[in-house]
Amino acid sequence: MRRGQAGERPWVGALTLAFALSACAPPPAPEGGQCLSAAPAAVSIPRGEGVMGSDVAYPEEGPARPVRSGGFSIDALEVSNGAFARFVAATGYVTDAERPQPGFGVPGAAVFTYPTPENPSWWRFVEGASWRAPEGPGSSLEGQEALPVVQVSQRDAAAYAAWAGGRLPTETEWEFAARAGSTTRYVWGDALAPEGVLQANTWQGPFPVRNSGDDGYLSRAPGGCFPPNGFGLYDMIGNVWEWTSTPYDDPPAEGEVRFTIKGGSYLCAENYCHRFRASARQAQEAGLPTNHIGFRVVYDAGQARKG
Ligand SMILES: [Ca+2]
Repeated sequence: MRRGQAGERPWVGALTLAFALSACAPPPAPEGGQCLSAAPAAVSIPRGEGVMGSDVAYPEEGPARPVRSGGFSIDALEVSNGAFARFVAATGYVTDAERPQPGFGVPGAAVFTYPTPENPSWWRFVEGASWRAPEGPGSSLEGQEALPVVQVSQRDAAAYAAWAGGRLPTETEWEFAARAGSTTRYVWGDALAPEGVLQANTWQGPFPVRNSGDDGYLSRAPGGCFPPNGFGLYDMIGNVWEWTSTPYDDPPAEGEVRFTIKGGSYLCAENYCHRFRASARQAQEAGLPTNHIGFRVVYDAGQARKG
């Protein structure tokens, strides 16, 4: 992977290309714009059979094939800023974005920025961006304890998961949990917005130039503001992409290990990155934090959730 120079400037080369290619019956659904007031516990996913992948979506999602999974528990919500702060306070952990970045020589991370005629790239390396300041200097976590943590690398996410008593999900586990037995286009049905109600935090309008925010959120939303899936899991689709422990199956472009991320994010739109579906998948460099990728934790039988 080629990285550019420090400062707020476009991230070039393979990184830009990687981004360019990217881009609930159980617990009651939050109503009237209400979000959950307290994080629910991890949810037990029963063993069973299901389908993984798709033959009618992006080519990398195929083929559709039968799988067996379940027998684990998984966080009902994406890991929040508040939870990650407790992890850092307890361990002194320093994330990858807080260390000098290869190719840049300074700490920082990738931040989505609306493109301009002068600067058409919508991903830029921003010095000083980290989980503590997701959009870079001047941003903070004040009042954002319930929002999903971002600007974490796959290593950061795995470290949190181990501290919490679990691990990152495999892609199969993640997709099995996200589908919750559904066989429809979206996990909630075949319509993107049943009866006009959007079911996940995505992007409305032409990406990347205009986001109407019709779902109520122009950026990340607090966990649990949209209806849960059939297993009672919130925000599996949209809000932020989620790290898995599964290496992406295509060879790395320039040597850096890539892992599969799932679920799409608040930056996925109908005209671009139509990936707010359970089978959608994308490769992400393991050491590359961005402000649209987070994660959640799974726990094997006998593991107790901590943190
Ligand atoms: Ca949105």
